[in-house]
Amino acid sequence: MRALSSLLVLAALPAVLAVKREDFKTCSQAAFCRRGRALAERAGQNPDWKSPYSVDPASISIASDQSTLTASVASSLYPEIKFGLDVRVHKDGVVRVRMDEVDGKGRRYNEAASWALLAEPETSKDIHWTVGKKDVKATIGPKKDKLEIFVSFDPLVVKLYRDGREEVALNGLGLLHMEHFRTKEEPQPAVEGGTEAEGAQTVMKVPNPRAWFEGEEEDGYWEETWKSWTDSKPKGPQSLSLDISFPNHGHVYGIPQHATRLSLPTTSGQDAFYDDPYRLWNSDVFEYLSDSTMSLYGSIPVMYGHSKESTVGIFNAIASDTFIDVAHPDDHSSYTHWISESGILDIFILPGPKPADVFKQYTGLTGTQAMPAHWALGYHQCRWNYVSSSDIRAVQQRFDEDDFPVDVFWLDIEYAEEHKYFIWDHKTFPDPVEMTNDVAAIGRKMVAIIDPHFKRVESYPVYKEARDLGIITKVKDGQTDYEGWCWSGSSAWVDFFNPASWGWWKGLFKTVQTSSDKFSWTESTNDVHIWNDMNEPAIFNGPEISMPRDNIHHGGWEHRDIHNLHGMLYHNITAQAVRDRTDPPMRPFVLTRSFYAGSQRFGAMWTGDNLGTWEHMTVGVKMVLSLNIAGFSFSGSDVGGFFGNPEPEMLVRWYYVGVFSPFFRAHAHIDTKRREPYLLAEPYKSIVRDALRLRYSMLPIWYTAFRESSVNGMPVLRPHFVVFPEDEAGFAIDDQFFVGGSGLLVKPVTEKGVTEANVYLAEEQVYYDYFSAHAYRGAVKGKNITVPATLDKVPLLIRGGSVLATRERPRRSSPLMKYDPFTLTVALSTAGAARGELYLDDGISYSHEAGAFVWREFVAATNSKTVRIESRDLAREKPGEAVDGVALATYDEGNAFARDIQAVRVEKLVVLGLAAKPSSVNLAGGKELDWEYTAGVAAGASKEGVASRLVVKNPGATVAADWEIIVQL
Ligand code: NBV
Repeated sequence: MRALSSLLVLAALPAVLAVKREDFKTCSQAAFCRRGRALAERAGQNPDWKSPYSVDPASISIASDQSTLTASVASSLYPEIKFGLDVRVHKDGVVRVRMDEVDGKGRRYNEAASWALLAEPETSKDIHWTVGKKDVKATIGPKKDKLEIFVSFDPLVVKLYRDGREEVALNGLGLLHMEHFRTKEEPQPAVEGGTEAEGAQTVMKVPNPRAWFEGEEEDGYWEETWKSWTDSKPKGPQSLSLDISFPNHGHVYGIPQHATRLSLPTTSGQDAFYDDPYRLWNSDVFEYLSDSTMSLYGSIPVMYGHSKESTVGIFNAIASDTFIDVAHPDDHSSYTHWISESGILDIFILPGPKPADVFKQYTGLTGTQAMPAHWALGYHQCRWNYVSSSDIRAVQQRFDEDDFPVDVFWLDIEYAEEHKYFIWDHKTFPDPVEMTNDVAAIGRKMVAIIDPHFKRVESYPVYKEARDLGIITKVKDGQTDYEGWCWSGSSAWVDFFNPASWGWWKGLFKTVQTSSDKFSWTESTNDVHIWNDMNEPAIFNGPEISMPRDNIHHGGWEHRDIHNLHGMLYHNITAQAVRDRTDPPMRPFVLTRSFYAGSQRFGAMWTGDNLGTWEHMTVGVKMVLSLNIAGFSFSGSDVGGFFGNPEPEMLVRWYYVGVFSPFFRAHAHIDTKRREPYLLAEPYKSIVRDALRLRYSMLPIWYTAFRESSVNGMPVLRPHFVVFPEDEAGFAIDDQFFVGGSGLLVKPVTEKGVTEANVYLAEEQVYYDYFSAHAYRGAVKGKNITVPATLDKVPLLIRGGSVLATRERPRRSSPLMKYDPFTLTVALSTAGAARGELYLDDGISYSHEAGAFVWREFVAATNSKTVRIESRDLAREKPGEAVDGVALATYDEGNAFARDIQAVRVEKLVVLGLAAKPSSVNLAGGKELDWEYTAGVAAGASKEGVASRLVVKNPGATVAADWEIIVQL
């Protein structure tokens, strides 16, 4: 038996180096999706199509606090089956629409939202319901910004309007279909007197009154066989189809993870761009395609509709296999069709009306990006595998000798003896604690991989304890532990849906022994953080390289119901474990491959096994933008590409992509050649060193952007439509983006042989080249400019009106920069103004939540012949606002962190675009400062060319204090 399974594993192992499309289903290979698409096709062909679902007006009831409407829904096809609908309005105007079968023969999965949501949202009190004959209407919030929800009775349609404009419609096309639980009908006996074949024909001839809606055949209702796997479907059909339209929005974004553009191309309708719908079914797609709707490792079912008038969104809290068709019948509207295998209808409508509003609404539901440890924003060096502790030490030494900054060294699966995670292979890693301490000497960290497949051997305490606790995922009988194949051979998967697993799992990460009879990772230190891979889960001998859908989890739910949540639960509990291993807790770093809505609360993700090709580099940028707007800012792709041996030019360009990714890690497959940056020949080596130093100099900008994201949900990387929501020409742009609110505009080069690049400027504003200070000018209606993009240059512009805070001293790791001085670059706008923010805290603990942080604002203003540049305490300026959970009214500017960095200086102030040479530069109330001026183009002038530049060295200001510098022209 064992031998046979091994053979199967070998067959499934990645021997062929190209995606195996046939390992993953298309819509036409999944019965529920076939049924859903066929329904849409029948609807499209029938001009009289009308949804059979309707609300019983007599059943309507409004909760006494006004927040919720409940009603009974029935389908004219099955009048005896009852569905319950509830529509609830949240405090921030989000509308939650839920529908489930009532008293059915089975239970639909209804817990996806409870895993995804941060907390139960507060409901609105500012809502007014009007029940009419044909519909019920709710007016939400203040009259001036009129938001209305209409629930039409027959057919059931839910629509959101703003100022009389239709924003979102559910079931507007009549594709809602909640397949109710039914009893399997036994095949009809043959008709008497006829042959069996004739008999069967006779049965088929009986007109099926529901065929117009459900189709003639019971396609894959009770069992489905695909390749060598049979899915037993004990509950029968239970799929959910729903159309969601954005009738006044020409672009839709979201539903990561797919290797595609940011503005989602069509999958249905005339001239559809793709044949197959976008799929959300977390999968280990080996060597995935760089342009495809195939599902990848994670799923975030949030979608935004965007037009220059408004942005709206929906979050569909469903965790089963889901296919989504997208159509744009014209440039101004978008229609989408969501087909899921199981689960209740649980849709959150995000009313917008601007991108910042939908992000706030979405992250208000699912949580904002966890504030990372500061070091986690540095450079991560990974490879499958650094093979021994001496290998790690040697790599670190080369980084130091050649002056490349790096914060983290990673260990892939080969550190673990026989892939038994937590257990070091002592032949190669005889001294894991000493090795980690060597790495940690200058504040660096290590990350080690912990995969979720546990080798089924008695001698492996992790497996043995899990088995004895009865927390292993079961096969379809609900009793027997599931066994599958992965890196560790015959393996078991802990069911993290089972609360009994949580405390046990957290105990494993303690680096001091807490219980004599339980395993804990004492052969590790608190400087080791964690990497969760293969958590889709990836299983070599399972259907679509994952778990059988009829496997059983805690609560009796089938794997099909919870599949897309699986990776997030593992990530969630691992992040808790790493956080809580010390007292007081420290910010954990846990990287996940698989994710769902809400995963941003637990750490970082990367885009999986990309290829070292220009196409993958290009699409990686788009994928990271899509993840950023879907709440998951802490994301990045393997720099260099996981598979293959990138030529030096490609590697250099990829490093710049990484420098401008929130998560910046180089990684490579075990079969690739070593490609650490110190191995490059000149000039590539020096260019990569400069790239890494650029990243480190900008860590304050990244950290400030993450702080903002963790507070209000704004993405760290912001595509054009986010910054310029009314500029239609920028809605499809996904190859350039802004870093947080800093005003840095980046266009990484992802093509070979390029020396120039086009950058689109959306506004009439001056933009300065970051390196040369060349001033470019945008135009009211948008303008394309050409900028230098030789190999040593990433196109990087500063938007006029920004102040950047950087740290320019090259260091070997980011903790060494803690007390380094700052450079402030004031890039004046055409109007002679500028503003920027800087957020700092200790970078590792949670003391910022108790007010230990520094949050500054730098403001420049020109008044006739005087330019004043001021440093203000933003926390003090914004009383009543909350940052990191602290009401700023109670903020103490003398907090422990502020005191710790009180001597940190501004060592240089640079002002770009002054209109004339200054006559004096003073610190308010102080003496004349030393300054140097280079004449050049003024911010407000109309010509282009190198901007004028004032450099003030050592202005005598500290970064955390208030001051004012006065420049007299
Ligand atoms: O653990 C080995 C690799 C890892 O390096 C990679 O980053 C993951 O995406 N892992 C997948 C398993 C094997 C991939 C062929």
